[in-house]
Amino acid sequence: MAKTIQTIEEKSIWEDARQMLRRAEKEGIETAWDRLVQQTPHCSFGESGVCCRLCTMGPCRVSKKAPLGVCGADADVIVARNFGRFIAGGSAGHSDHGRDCIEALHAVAHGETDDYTIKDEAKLLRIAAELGIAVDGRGVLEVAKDLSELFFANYGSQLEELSFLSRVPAKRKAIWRNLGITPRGVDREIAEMMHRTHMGCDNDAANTMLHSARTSLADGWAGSMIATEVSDILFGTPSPRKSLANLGVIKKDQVNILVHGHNPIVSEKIVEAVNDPELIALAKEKGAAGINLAGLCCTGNELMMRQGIPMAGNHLMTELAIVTGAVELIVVDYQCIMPSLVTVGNCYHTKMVTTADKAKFAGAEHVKFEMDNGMAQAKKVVRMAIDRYALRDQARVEIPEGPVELVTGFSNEFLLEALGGTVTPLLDAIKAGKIRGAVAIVGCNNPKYQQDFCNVNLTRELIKKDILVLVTGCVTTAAGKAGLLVPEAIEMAGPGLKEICGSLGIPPVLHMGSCVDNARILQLAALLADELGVDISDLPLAGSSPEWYSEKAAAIGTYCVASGIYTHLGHPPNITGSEVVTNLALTGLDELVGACFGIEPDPFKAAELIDERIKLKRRGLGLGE
Ligand code: SF4
Ligand code: MSK
Repeated sequence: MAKTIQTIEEKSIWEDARQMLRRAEKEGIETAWDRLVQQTPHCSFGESGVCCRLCTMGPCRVSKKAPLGVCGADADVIVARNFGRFIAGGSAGHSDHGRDCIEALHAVAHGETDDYTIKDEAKLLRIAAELGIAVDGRGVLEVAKDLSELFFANYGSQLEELSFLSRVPAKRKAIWRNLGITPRGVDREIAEMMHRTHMGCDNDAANTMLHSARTSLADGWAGSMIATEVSDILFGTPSPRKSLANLGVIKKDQVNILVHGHNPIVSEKIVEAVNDPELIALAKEKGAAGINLAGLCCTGNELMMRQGIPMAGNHLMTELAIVTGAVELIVVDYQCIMPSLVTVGNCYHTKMVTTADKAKFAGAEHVKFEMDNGMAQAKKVVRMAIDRYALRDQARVEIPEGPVELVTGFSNEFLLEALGGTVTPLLDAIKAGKIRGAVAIVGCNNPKYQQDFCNVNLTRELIKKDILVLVTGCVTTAAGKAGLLVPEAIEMAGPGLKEICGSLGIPPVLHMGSCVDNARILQLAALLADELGVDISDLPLAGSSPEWYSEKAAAIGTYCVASGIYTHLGHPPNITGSEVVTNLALTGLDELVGACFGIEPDPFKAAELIDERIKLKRRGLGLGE
C-alpha cells in the first residue's frame, strides 16, 4: 500500500484516470484522493479496531494505559465485535440485493408486472428441480411462484437447511456442523450478529469470530447465490461476448448515461429505454447523434456480462467519469456509490438520479423504481438525460481515447458446456499440471493504493505461473484495461495455461460477474471438490482481494475462507489491535476450517504466497508441483 501518494502518476496506473485527475486538479474538483489526504493520518484506534462506540458509557478506546472499556471489554472483545458488525454489514448488502431480485421474480410469477419477464426459463426449471420443486407438467409461472417462496424462506429461520447447502460438499458441511457454523436464515445470522455484539452478550472473541464466519456463509451460499441465480433467470444467463472498457467508451456526440451500483433490476430497464426508437429520435432532435449507455462498478459488470454494455470504469473512476464533462446523467441503485458524485456532477451539467428508497442521495433527483413501473421510469430517466444534453458545455468536454477490447460472460453454465458438460477436463488439466490451480481475484479500488497496480500485477504474475484467474467486481475493469480479458492474453500466460485456454479459445483470465457473482466461483469450487471426492480446502484454489475497501469485500473474503479457500488481502481489516483475532484470521482458522487469510500489499510477493499455497494443495492431492 502506498504510504504517501502525492503525484498524479502515483494515484493510478491508467492514462485515462491520470488525464482526468489532471483536469480535476486544473478545475479545482476534489476527488477521493484529495479527501484521503485530508483524512490522513487515520485514527490509530479505529484502524486497529480498538475503538468501541456500542454504548453511551463510552465511547471507549483501549490502550496499554487503559486496557478495558468502561464495561470491562478488552481489546479482543472490542475488535471481534467491530469485525462481526463489519461482516454483518457486508452480508446484509449482498443479501438484501438478493431479496430485491426475489421480489422481482415473485412479482413476475404472480402477474404483478409487465416490465419484467423470465428470460431463462430453462434455468428456472433446472434450479427449481435442483431444489426439489416439482416441475414436470407445470407452467413456468407456477414453478416461479414456488421458487420465489422457497428463496424468501432462506431469509427467515424456518428452513431446516438453506437451499443451496445442497451444493456444499459433504466434508465441508461436516466441518461447519462440528463448529456450529452451518448457516441458518440469512436475516437470522445478521440479526444474531447485531444481538451478540450488543453490550453484555458475546464476550468471547473467538466465539464472535465464528459467528462472523457463519454470517458470511449465509451471504455466500444464500444471499449472494440467490441474487446471482435469480438475476440469470430474469435477465438471462451470461455467455461470452465482446465489450469495451475505459473512459473512452463515453461518446462526445451522444447523450451519455452511466449506470452505477449493483442490482440489474433498474439498469436492465435503462438498456431497453436507450434502445427505444422514439427516445433515440428525441435525442437526435436535440442535436445528439444518439444515446450511449455505459456502466460503472458492479451494475456495469451485470450489464456487461449479459448485454455487452461497455464499462466506463471501476470504483475510483466514478468521479473521474463525470470530469469528462460529457456525462448527462448517472442513474444509480445501491452500494459503492460515492456521495461525492452529486457534488462533482454539480461542477458540470451531470444529473444524478437515485432509484431505490433505501439509497437516496441529498441533491440527487429520486425516480423510484418499482416492479410495475420499471419501464416507464426508465424512459423518464432517459428523457431527463436527453434534456440535459443542451446544457452540456462542449468546450469543457475531454474524453480519454482508446477503449480496450475484452471478452466477458463466463458463467458456470457456459464453462460446463465448453468443457463438454462436466468439470472433468478442467480437473484433468489441473492433475496434469497444465493448469496448476485457480485464483479468484475480486473486489475494489482503494485510494490508499496506486489504482489497480496490485489488481493488475497480481493477475499477470499468477497467469505466468499457469494459474487460471477468475475475476469479478472492480478487478474486472482493471484486468480488462490491461488487455488480460481477451483470448490473445494467453501470450502472457505460462505454457500450460496457454495451451488449455488456447485450445478452448478463452482468455487466461475469465470474467465471472459482479460482487454477488462470487457465488458462481463457490459453486464451481464445490463441483470440482465433489468430482474429486475431496473437500474444497483440498483443492489448489485461492481467493484474493488486493485493493479491497468495503464491508462486502470483507464478507466475501470471510465466506471464501470459511468455505475452505485460502484468501489473500492487500491489507488487513481493522483487527490488528487484537492478537487473538489477528492470529485466528492468519493461522488459527486454518486448523478450524482448512483455510485462513494471508496479508501482503506487494502483488509480486502475494503471487509467491499464493503459489506456495497452490503447491501445498497440489502436494496434498499427490499431484506434481
Ligand atoms: Fe465502552 Fe463497553 Fe460501551 Fe463499548 S460497550 S462503548 S467498551 S462501555
Ligand atoms: S462494486 S464492493 S468497489 S468490487 Fe461491487 Fe467494486 Fe468493491 Fe464495490
